[in-house]
Amino acid sequence: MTQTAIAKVDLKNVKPYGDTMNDGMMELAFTLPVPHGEEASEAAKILARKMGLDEPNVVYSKDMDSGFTFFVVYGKCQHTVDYTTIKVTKVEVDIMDRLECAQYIKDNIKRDVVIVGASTGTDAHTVGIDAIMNMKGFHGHFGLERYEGIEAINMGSQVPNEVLIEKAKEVGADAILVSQTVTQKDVHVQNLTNMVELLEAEGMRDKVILVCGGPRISHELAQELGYDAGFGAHTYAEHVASFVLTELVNRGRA
Ligand code: B12
Repeated sequence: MTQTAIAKVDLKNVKPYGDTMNDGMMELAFTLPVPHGEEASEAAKILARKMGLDEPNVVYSKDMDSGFTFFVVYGKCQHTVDYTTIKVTKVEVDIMDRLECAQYIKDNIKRDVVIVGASTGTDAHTVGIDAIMNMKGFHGHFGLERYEGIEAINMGSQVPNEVLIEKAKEVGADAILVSQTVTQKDVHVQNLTNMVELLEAEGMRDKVILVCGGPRISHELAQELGYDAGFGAHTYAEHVASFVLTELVNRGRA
């Protein structure tokens, strides 16, 4: 994309970009429960028009075998977004890399920081919590186990909230990390809420930094549910470490 094209962006009326500014071109992929054929393609175009796409064009369709058809549709979006008014609730902290975190601990906390984490409830997904906690980390970003001055205890998946809390008590955790991947029927909301309720019942909620994360977790949702912070996709250990360490110092727990 050229600088000229970038310069022409009207941030009050942002539209999808195809190959010229404001052409509104976008692509949709979806399946309709109708047999493959011309009627099916027409149905896909009618639907795309109803969704606000001008000149919809079915560029790909595939028979899905039993009365279902998959489509890729291109069209021109009629709508715009005022980008200048957008406000997102997100974790506001200066991100320190692994070595800066180690130095911050030496300078400001002067003891090991203990962090326990797990993928809790019935959730069997471990890759997310491993990405944050395990030594090898994720995408070239080492996990918390690799951080000097942090004792990271990863309990794995399908860990009942009560067990994670017991571990936190046993090791005197400064922070508890909760990973939730499955969100079907809002199971994550129920489980995350239960965690807060149990911590409150134990009189521990104010004594620990409580953080949740997962592909469909936002900081906003986390705060609504009573967590100190929430992290979504593209999170690395340094984001979590920076938040926990800064928060510990801010709370005078160093
Ligand atoms: C691998 C995988 C599995 C593996 C998990 C293996 C393992 N050891 O973890 C297996 C095959 C076991 C599995 C099982 C199931 N899965 Co699955 N699985 C996936 C898959 C393909 C990848 C997930 C993954 O590893 N992502 C990579 C990691 C690195 O990304 P991440 O989790 O988002 O983590 C990052 C952030 O979110 C964040 N983060 C995550 N946790 C935390 C925690 C903290 C504290 C912080 C700060 C940050 C943080 O940091 C991480 C790094 O940036 C996804 C689809 C997809 N492509 O995403 C489906 C998916 C997650 N699975 C899904 C489902 C439905 C299931 C099953 C329920 C299927 C079934 N009916 O049996 C079961 C789960 C059963 C159960 N009891 O939980 C759905 C979830 C839908 C939903 N929204 O609820 C998905 C999206 C697939 C789909 N499109 O339907 N699954």
